Amino acid sequence: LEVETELRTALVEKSFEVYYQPQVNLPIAKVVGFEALVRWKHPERGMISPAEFIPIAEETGLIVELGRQVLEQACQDLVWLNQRLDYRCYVAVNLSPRQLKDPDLPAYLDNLLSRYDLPPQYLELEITESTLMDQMDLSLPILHAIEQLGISLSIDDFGTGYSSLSYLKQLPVHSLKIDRSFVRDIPGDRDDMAIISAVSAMAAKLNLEVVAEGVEEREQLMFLKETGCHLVQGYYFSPPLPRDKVLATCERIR
Ligand code: G
Ligand code: G
Ligand code: MN
Ligand code: NA
Repeated sequence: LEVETELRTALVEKSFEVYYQPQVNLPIAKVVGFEALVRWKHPERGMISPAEFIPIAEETGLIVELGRQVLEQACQDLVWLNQRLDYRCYVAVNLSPRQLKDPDLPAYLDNLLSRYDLPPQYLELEITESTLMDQMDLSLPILHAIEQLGISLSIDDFGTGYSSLSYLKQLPVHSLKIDRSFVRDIPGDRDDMAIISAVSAMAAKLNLEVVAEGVEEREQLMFLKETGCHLVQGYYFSPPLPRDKVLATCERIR
């Protein structure tokens, strides 16, 4: 309850920050987009991980307002970044179960894009595989409305949530993010490597992008490149960074 009160105060005072982790396209060796990851700078306790407060925001319903603040900041920062790059990047924002049950979400997103004069292909929404499977009935019409706006959908933590491939076919999905548990033990774990190869091949045939998360080692990177998983995210290239530090990272990587 105390955390709930503090979260409410933080929302009013706008004390959340958004960090950005680059996604690198391996064949062209370039940062092509960023995942937005919220941070709470608590006045006494310092940085608090979203793993701690997102579940509470979700339970209390405060996530809808928090999610909008994140989307707002992410669009604003993307416009700022794209004005300073000589090419265009996208931003991927995580959506929680409650946000995906909000029938006002598509209209909100439509309005958001026009306020920032942002073409929809520069915004991607990440939804975990388990969220999708848990509330398909409620989310499907909302997801289709989002698709109509031209916004891309990405399935987060892919491989951990028992999604059926027939569902995948029905959904307006643009990319799959391979959960970092499959990347962690490369090159030691042959099974993980076989799974990543298979998912990459399937994604290619279904015309889906595939992103590997949690890439930390050069050997992991080499394997992913070889197996056709062309987009990667992880500490190997960069941790999540505040907006002002992202540009230097884009310069360093290319
Ligand atoms: O950045 P970090 O690894 O600490 O994030 C921990 C978890 O919090 C991740 O699972 C991530 O998806 C989630 N998360 C981070 N930012 C957001 C956000 O803006 N909205 C939602 N719903 N989840 C987020
Ligand atoms: O939305 P998702 O659950 O995928 O959130 C990504 C989380 O993974 C964030 O908390 C981010 O800080 C974390 N992360 C990003 N890159 C790496 C990495 O290379 N290794 C590990 N262990 N965690 C990472
Ligand atoms: Mn994510
Ligand atoms: Na993930």
